[in-house]
Amino acid sequence: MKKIVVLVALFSFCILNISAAKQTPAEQLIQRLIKIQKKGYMYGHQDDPFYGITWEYEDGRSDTKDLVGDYPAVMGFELGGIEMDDAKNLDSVPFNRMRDEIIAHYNRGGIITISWHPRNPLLGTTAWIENDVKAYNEAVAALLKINQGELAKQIIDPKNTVKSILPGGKKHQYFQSWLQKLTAFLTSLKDIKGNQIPFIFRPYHENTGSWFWWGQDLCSDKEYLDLWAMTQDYINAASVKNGKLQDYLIWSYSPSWYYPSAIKRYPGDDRIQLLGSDVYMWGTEADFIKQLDTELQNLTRLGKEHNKVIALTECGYKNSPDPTWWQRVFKATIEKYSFSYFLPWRNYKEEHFGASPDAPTAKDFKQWAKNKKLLFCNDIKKIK
Ligand code: BMA
Repeated sequence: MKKIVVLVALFSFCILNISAAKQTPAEQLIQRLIKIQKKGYMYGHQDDPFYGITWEYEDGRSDTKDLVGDYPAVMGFELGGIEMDDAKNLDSVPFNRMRDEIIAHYNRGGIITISWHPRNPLLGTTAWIENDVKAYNEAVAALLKINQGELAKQIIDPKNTVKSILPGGKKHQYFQSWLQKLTAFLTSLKDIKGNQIPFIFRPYHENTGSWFWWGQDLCSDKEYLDLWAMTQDYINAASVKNGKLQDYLIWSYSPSWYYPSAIKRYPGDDRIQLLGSDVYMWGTEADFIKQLDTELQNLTRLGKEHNKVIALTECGYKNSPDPTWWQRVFKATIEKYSFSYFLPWRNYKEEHFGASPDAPTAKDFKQWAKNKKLLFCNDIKKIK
């Protein structure tokens, strides 16, 4: 009898180990996020190792570390510009330096998330489209006023951007070359043994607004979904040392708010592993609290329904002049919920969102950081 028990135990141990070994690094990262979430929520920060409110490019420096003694658990990086072969991204961060910092953060046990604001492939302008739409509308109106309807038709409509890069579109091949350059950078993120580093990828975000060329009023639901699928299938198929890039990626779908349009553009459970939301305080405090609360309610419910990890993939109050904001407004709203991380946007001189000794919110955040539920890099590095 004893022998049988031992054999059964040994057998289950092997099975468990085999199934653990079968997990891809991306699946392991999801399991890790779930484990970490049991302890609290992670602090993330965009561009943390490159610059802060009062400094730029000092090795090892971080506004977060300067304030709380540790790096953020999650670091956000931005690839806008990689598609043009630029040496620096749209915020002047050199891509080579970015690669080094991604590897360094991975080595210290941190988690990486990457966004991409590619330029406009049809117009040659930036990812931000509001000025293009305005210029187009004005030009068309001016031509119509002088009865030049035919001429007006020749002006490129910014709303055709997504359509132009889908199969059959006149910029399709051109955009494929962008995907190729993007993928080349992503597959260059390797550890010292040459193994691909896993990360969260969050393209085409805030798609329920209309400020990016992939936004709500700029393409149809189908076009957005086709764009996502085309991009994802291209990137996933890239070869890396032990398989395909797909095995190392967590795809994050991050609209600005969830109802009703975000659901229509949800790429699907087989394509998405993380449901995020980008929530900023741009207006009144009361509006923000309501929005943040609603977003977290929606994310919590959708996360359960779709069995996905949830996070506040961007957030913050630009240059918060209110020294009590972090705890009184933000913490008080989020602490009713359980989610993976929140990521304030970058701290750059006149535009800062995250924790920093140089921000008016410094004292308040430092006090909050003592709370065991707020997790930084050292709090998560041993949770594998
Ligand atoms: C925006 C601002 C810009 C920046 C862009 C991409 O929210 O921070 O200054 O260029 O994100 O990081």
